[in-house]
Amino acid sequence: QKTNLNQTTYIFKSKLADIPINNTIPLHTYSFQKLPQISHHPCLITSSGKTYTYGDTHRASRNFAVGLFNLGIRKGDVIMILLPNSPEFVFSFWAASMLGAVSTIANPSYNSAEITKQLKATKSKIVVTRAMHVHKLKQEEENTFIVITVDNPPENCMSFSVVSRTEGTLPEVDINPDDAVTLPFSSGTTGSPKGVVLTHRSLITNMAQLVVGENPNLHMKEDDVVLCVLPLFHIYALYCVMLCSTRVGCRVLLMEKYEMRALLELVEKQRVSVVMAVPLLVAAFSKNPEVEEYDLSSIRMVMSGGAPLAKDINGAFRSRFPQAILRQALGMTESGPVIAMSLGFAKYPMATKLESCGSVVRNAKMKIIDPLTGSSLPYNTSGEICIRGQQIMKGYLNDEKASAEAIDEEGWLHTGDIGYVDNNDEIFIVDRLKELIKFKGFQVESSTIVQRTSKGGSRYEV
Ligand code: 4UU
Repeated sequence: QKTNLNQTTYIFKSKLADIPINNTIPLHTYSFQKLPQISHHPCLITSSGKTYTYGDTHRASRNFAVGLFNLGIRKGDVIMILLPNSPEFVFSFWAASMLGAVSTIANPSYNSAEITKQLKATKSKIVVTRAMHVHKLKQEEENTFIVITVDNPPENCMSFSVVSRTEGTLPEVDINPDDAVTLPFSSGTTGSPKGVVLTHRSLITNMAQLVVGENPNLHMKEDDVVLCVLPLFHIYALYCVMLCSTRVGCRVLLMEKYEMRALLELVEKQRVSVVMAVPLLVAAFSKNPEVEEYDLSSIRMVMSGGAPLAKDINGAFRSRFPQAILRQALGMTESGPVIAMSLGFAKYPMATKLESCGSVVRNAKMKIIDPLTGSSLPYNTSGEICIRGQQIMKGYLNDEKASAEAIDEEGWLHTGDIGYVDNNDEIFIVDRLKELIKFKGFQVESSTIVQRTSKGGSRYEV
């Protein structure tokens, strides 16, 4: 708390002490720091049971990086990953990072216009995808790219495995901590989707804020099996499942699409212990009758994020998963992404409320402001949530105006979420200032909804 021109500024901090963060090294170096010790540990498991160890994953990523280099990809170049959850998604992400290049992630079910917009905005030079999506990729004179498919390549496309087998060595690249490493797209508080520049420094900082230190806020362990059913092309799974798991050294179970029975079978078979979920999945776990048919006793932790959790879920969840803790996290693509996380997930857990979306992460500052006057507000008073720290985005890609609207001169990111902090330092979201449209916890473009519903498809309840 400090006094500024007779006006009190209320700053909220984590109950966990700040920790030193080694955020000036490249993201892949930080993430794979334990590689020498854990190279034989499983890292990725597909739904068909194929397993890649940490060694395999690192090697496959490196091989693809060499292939990309041979195709002319250099530091700062952008590749688009247009894939469902799959090992190749993971290899492509790390390959780009290793080259000092940047990956932009996109939903493979986007239509041609949406993909083209993102390709143009990012000037992507490579698209990694599946043959079935190639027809949606439009080459234009001012924007040409090479298409690599992970399955049999159609005409004029290259094969992922062939590219990964080309000879050569990984070049030495000088990566600056403030270089972009990934470009997810988000509408933010207004307007159409924009590229969110996340750097090596921002993602390392956010990883450390959650899974590093004597008492990590999110206690994941080497023997955890983490379910990855949320799509890796959205920041929640990319960051919270893939990046955090890699740093911790646990295994990630990759599911391509959400289908409840297949999911339950896999959770039972692979003894999944950690589930990163959106409220829809928490509701399915708590209420769907088929859940009763499976042994899900391996689950010890369920995180809900992306959208508000229904208030009536606790009883149903508790009776089915008495051994597991269900709590929330608050994330936003622009904030790198985690703003708040329940301290119930900490190594030394604290008592927290299910209705809260967590407490501000360590090594960060949060304030709640009156959206009209900008003055900061004390405990138990609702206003716009603002967050500051090295984890937040550098800005929007090539959009200074939108960047300046999102991050003020003092470095505060204005989230567009309205909430308050209670006496136990827990955050409660009560409303949203922004026009963001979310479906099942994920952003959708308003044009997409109109288009899909007007074709007579099922109506989206947003
Ligand atoms: C009420 O949804 C996300 C990121 C979610 C995330 C990431 C890492 C959750 C946990 C994690 O570990 O990003 P966006 O950019 O798609 O949407 C951001 C918006 C927020 O501003 C807020 O309005 O989604 C909403 N939101 C929530 N709302 C996110 N989490 C919550 C929540 N309760 N728990």
